[in-house]
Amino acid sequence: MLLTTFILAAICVVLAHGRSEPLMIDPPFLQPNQEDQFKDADKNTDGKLSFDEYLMKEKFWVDMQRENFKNRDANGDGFVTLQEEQAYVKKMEEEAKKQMEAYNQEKFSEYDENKDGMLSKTEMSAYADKYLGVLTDKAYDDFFSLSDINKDGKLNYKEFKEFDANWLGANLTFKPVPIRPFIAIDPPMPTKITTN
Ligand SMILES: [Ca+2]
Ligand SMILES: [Ca+2]
Ligand SMILES: [Ca+2]
Repeated sequence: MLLTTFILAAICVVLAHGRSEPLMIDPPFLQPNQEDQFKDADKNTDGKLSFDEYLMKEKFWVDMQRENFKNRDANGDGFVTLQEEQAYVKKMEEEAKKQMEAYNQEKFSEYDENKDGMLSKTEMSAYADKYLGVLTDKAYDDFFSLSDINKDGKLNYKEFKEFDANWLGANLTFKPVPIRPFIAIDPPMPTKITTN
């Protein structure tokens, strides 16, 4: 059902943005065959669904939750204790922090053009322009100065991280959002879609 919703939403976006005439799409594409779905879920084939069987209609979601459960059940005994849950959440938070740190380091060295271990205002402008979508105007200059804690006119890695963590709350001027051009689907979407 989630996949169906996604496909439906994608089609609605195409309809809303790209076409003025409605597309003719066979209902089977939008809705899975209810009878097949029902039969697949009816594991004991008694012609009716228990609640557990009913959940199987949302197989994609159930599989996802099963995977989530498996990841949390560290000792594999088929139960998730509070300790396992807490340990899992902690692990995920640490993983996210590690990824963020790696991302920051990558961006810092990418924009440190002269490789002096610092970001000058010009080097940082390129980052702000490309990644943050802010105008490098007076507001940017002020925020740069504010982030330059040791006032040496450049951002070291720690100062850069502070800049990056706080730019959204700063009073910066954003670049105007460009109007997205319509992207034509090539080849054109068929007016009638059939599924096997
Ligand atoms: Ca367990
Ligand atoms: Ca530099
Ligand atoms: Ca500095």
